[in-house]
Amino acid sequence: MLMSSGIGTEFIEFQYKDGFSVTKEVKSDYNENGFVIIRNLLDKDEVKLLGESFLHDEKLQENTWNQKEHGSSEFSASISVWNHPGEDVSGMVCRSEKVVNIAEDLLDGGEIYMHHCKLVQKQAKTGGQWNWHQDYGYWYQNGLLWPDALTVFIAIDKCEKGNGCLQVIKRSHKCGRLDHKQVGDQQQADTERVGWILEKLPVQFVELEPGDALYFHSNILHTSGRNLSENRRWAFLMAYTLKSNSPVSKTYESHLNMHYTPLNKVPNTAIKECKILSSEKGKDYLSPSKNIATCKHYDVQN
Ligand SMILES: O=C(O)CCC(=O)C(=O)O
Ligand SMILES: [Fe+2]
Repeated sequence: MLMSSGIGTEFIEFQYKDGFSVTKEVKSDYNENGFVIIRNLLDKDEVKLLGESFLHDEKLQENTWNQKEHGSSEFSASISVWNHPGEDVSGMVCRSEKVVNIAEDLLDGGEIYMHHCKLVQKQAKTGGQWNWHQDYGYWYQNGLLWPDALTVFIAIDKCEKGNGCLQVIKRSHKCGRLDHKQVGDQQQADTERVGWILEKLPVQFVELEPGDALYFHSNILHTSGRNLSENRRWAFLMAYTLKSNSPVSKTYESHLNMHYTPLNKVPNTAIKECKILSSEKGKDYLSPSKNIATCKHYDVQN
């Protein structure tokens, strides 16, 4: 179903229902704009369960880093990254047919796998902003040869302008990969070029309700502002790529494992039926102590 959102610039979004599939319209929207919004991909109970699974996960908190906003000591975002879905509730979300099949159809190159996933916590009043970047800007440095990859950004909390929702530049994926450099704790796309692109292409504020998902191309330029609100803004981001695009080992740090591993899809019902709320089993967290160089790519600071 096509709907106009009424926020920011005009764009097309879709409503998830049982039996949803990637139609020609969904595909052409994604190809044209570089992103697509799927409302209610997770239902209210699923997203509540996902949020609870993270809230009570001590291992996750142990593997969470603080990424300071450039030039500020007050504002930061907390991030945690792991390489494989695992067997708990978040793992079932990563492996669920509904999440994966949409990604597979959008990537349109056969079998896909999860490259990594990430929890981004922007706490109330102190959540820091993100610099303009493309995810492929830094995945490139990790040996990914093609930008045939996407991120599924699922809102755990409501995401809106006031709490630092994502902003994307429509159609910017067609600009190709920009140079990125380290600015403070973060990677940033060439600012002059981003400025020129902003003169030509519109920015979309991606306001989401809990359970809504944004699928976006790895070359889409995106940023997000501070969370100055009274409410936290948590989001779960899953990155997928093609089996045939598994990173080149020579450029890849040997202690990492973002190489192809079968995804083992599960039915959507597995999310609610999962008996394991949270577990580190099989996940392989990135941590600053083990993965110093990589954490730099992830803009991570101890
Ligand atoms: O959560 C956000 O606001 C942005 C996260 C992001 O772009 C990233 O982790 O690459
Ligand atoms: Fe990003």
